[in-house]
Amino acid sequence: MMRLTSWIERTMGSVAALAAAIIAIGFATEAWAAEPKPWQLGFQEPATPVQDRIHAFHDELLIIITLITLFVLGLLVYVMWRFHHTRNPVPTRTAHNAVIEILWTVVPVLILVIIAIPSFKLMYFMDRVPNADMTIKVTGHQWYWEYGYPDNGDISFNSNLIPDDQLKPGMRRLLEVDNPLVVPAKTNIRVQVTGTDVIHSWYVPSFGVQEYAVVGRLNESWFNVEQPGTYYGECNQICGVNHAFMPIKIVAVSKDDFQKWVAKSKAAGAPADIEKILADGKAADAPASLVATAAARDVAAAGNR
Ligand SMILES: [Cu+2]
Repeated sequence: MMRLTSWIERTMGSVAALAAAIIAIGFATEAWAAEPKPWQLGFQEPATPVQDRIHAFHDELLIIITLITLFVLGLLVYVMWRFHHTRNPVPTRTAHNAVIEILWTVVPVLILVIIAIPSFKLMYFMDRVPNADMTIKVTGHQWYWEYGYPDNGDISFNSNLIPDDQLKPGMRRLLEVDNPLVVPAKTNIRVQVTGTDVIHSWYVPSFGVQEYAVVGRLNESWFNVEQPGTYYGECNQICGVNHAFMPIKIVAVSKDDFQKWVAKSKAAGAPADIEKILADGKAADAPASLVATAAARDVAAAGNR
């Protein structure tokens, strides 16, 4: 008996340690996840009001489904115990019970209606933004994305995957592109999605945007990125052999930096390097000594090339 008790204690100890480890891994990840993470459970951190609401709705559903599952499990366990042949040797021959049949039809319908109301509200909220500040046109091609800014000088460019052999340290494999989509943060952005060959799907998990790119159709969605940062997504409609190689990278910047990027891109006739604009902005804000250090490092880096 003693041995059994200590075995249980040890086992419980290991279970607790494992649970603690899992929780620690969960919390150790960065607060601002805009990309998939190793061992990720659940959604990426929401970056837009739409994804905030999807997250909240998901959590509500999780509570409802957990309660239903526990209720059904409880009924099953009770029936197995109560009507076991040792306790209930002569089975009843009941075939119908009007009350219970109405209940098990009406109650699930009510639950579905309760779920449908917030679900429809969310769908309409996601569908379109009535007061968009700007529009971005996304075109799916086999196998890359094309981005257009119809109300910012009609800039447009292609966004191609950076292949494995050209990745620089810190770049994310299969997620990094040559020209990211640059957008201003805290702005209502209408996205219009279309295609030129087969069906693609423009999917950015942390934005809660997933829109089919269909030839001859213009699908619409919107997002408002709450924080500047880098966000990743992927085509999520099987579109041919290179389906896995047309990722989406979005760099959300301040409105000022976005205007700088628009001006530079317009002047150059090609998308400007947003990382460079951000670095220049930081250098301008930094104390002179830091700027000098950064400049020296750039010179050294250039020398190494
Ligand atoms: Cu695709």
